[in-house]
Amino acid sequence: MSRLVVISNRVAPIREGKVAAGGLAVGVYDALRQNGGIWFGWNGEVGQNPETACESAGNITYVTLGLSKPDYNEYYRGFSNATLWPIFHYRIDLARYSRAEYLGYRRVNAMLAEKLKPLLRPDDILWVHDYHLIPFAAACRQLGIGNRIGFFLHIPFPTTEVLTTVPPHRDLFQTLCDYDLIGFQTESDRMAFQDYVCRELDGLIGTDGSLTACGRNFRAGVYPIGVMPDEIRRLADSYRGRRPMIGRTAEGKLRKTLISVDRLDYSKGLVERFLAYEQLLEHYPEHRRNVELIQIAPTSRTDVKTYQAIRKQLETVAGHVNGRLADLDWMPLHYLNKSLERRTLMGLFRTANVGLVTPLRDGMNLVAKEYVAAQNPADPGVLVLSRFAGAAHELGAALIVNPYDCLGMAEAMDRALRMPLEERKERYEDMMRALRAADLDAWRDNFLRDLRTFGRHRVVTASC
Ligand code: ADQ
Repeated sequence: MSRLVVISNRVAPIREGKVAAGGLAVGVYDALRQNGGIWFGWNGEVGQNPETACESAGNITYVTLGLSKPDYNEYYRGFSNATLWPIFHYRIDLARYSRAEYLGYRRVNAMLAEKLKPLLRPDDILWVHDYHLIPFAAACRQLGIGNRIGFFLHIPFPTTEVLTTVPPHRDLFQTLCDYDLIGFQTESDRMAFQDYVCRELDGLIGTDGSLTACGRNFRAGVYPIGVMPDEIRRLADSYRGRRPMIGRTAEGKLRKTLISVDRLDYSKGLVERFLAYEQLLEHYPEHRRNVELIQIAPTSRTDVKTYQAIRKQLETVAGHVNGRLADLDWMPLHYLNKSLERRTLMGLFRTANVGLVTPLRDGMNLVAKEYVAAQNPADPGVLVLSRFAGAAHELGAALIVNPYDCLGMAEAMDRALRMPLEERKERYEDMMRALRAADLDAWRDNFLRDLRTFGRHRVVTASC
């Protein structure tokens, strides 16, 4: 079987099979272990010459390189995280555009393709991940690399009206046509992409479902990323840490807990969630002193301005909720900027009565799936899930909410806290069926099967 070469923005070599977080890293690591191959990308260091370093572990070779300060500022901090990330999450108001940053983004993609080229064999299959690397295949084609190349977008693909706010949108998004297969989390994302291709790139849909645009013929498909439910259940079962002091009264009596876990990002809807929780305590006073919300939100992208602003805003709102409602023996909201070990996290999911996953926009949201998989089947908790998370397409048995409707979210929290065991079990079983039908193995296997099966990308006419 041909070798797999994975290209992702950030690569952290995995030693002795110890994968830190879920999702992408686990899925990709397993795929590489099965076939052997290369994992290529940025090592997370800034201010270095972009010289590649190799490190092998088993049949995986990690090839990583540092970024210079201007490359980091323009490619990563600038165009990727201050232009594409907000726009793809429908936050045009938070996006900024600089032509210099866009050129830096294109320059880094071209540099990465050049660094990878000498390592490639003609029958290698390339799998590129996420919005940092949209023009990577085009940069490869320019260097004469004719290998099969697939792209998976982890975040939402917005509608054409939103996408066209990216000033160089045609110049950038036409480069997606250089991939053989483009994978999305949901059918809505795939349809938005198809709409963009047809309306902005004069693309055509073939009778075989393929797309033709910019002189290329290629495919787009839906591959929802999943979790490994049995592995998560085992971790939750094996968690022997003490149940945290959170969720207990001074006499040791248990209080009901709601849990939320997100990277600290404005797309995750944390402010709206805190305000909805305040409404819960205001409109349903019987929950006062009887519930606690645990919000775990490790900081991310701390050198991007909008992330500094959302952090400040959250601290204010958390302080406001606690200041207004807390008592000497009850803290309604626990807000922690911490990363936790995976086993601890799964243990916390197991003990929480409600999983609160209410992003304003999210490609998938693995936390929603992890929360469900970590439950005790005999006494499962309830998932409250935003309709704007990709996961809502599969987990229709959750209590689906609109995160812009503060009171509606408070009502759903109240319903979740009171839900009878029979209903909780029915919903849980329904969601577990969905998790098993589209687990992490299925995500990876289906994408790679299609990438191997569908024809090599074809140049049909001169490009646009
Ligand atoms: P993220 O935006 O990072 O991912 P998510 O899907 O929720 O969001 O994945 C986060 C992962 O990190 C989960 O496995 C979670 O358990 C873990 N994690 C979060 N907080 C943690 C903490 N405090 N301590 C330890 N672990 C923590 C992007 C897209 C998503 C998409 C994924 C995968 O934005 O929409 O679901 O990629 O495709």
